[in-house]
Amino acid sequence: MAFELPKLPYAYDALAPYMSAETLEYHHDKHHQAYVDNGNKLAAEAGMEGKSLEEICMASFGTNAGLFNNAGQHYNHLHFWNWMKPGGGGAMPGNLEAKVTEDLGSLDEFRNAFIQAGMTQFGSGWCWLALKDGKLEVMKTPNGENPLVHGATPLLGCDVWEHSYYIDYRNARPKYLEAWFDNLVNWDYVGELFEAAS
Ligand code: MN3
Repeated sequence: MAFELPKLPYAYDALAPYMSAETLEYHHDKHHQAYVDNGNKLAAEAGMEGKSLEEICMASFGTNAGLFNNAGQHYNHLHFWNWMKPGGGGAMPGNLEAKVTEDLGSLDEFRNAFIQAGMTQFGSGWCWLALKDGKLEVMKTPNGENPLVHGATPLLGCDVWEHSYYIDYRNARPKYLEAWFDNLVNWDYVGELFEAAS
């Protein structure tokens, strides 16, 4: 199944002032498009164009870095656009909140751990809330890697590649992570992924 660039689920200027239209235009139209185009080319070269995106991620991890980087980033960004919404942040669904409290201590501890993971990911990558063996974990991964290839289900991920924040925050990655978590996260979508994975 060929990769396709989805439309953003909101207007380019809908996430301002926390993420500008200029950032979304470059990030979605240029960066994500490049992952789609390169991923399709490399999947065809590897004879994997008939496989699902998840299958391609798993099959190429550790064996075909070019294909994996592009397929992983396509997977990550498909979710990333939905992990944000205008007027996001705030309360998460009650069943997820209960699980966060049970597994990670408290909502504050989770928020701090998530932001810390994003701050300490050296270079490009992602920070995550993922479900592994029935337990929530905060994780970080380099480049296009994601929790899937570590046997976990991603529930929430924040892109800490510079292309995601440099126009709006310059080098202030912590400010971006705090603003993103507090004002952009679409907890309804995170809750849907949690229900599906539980
Ligand atoms: Mn990105």
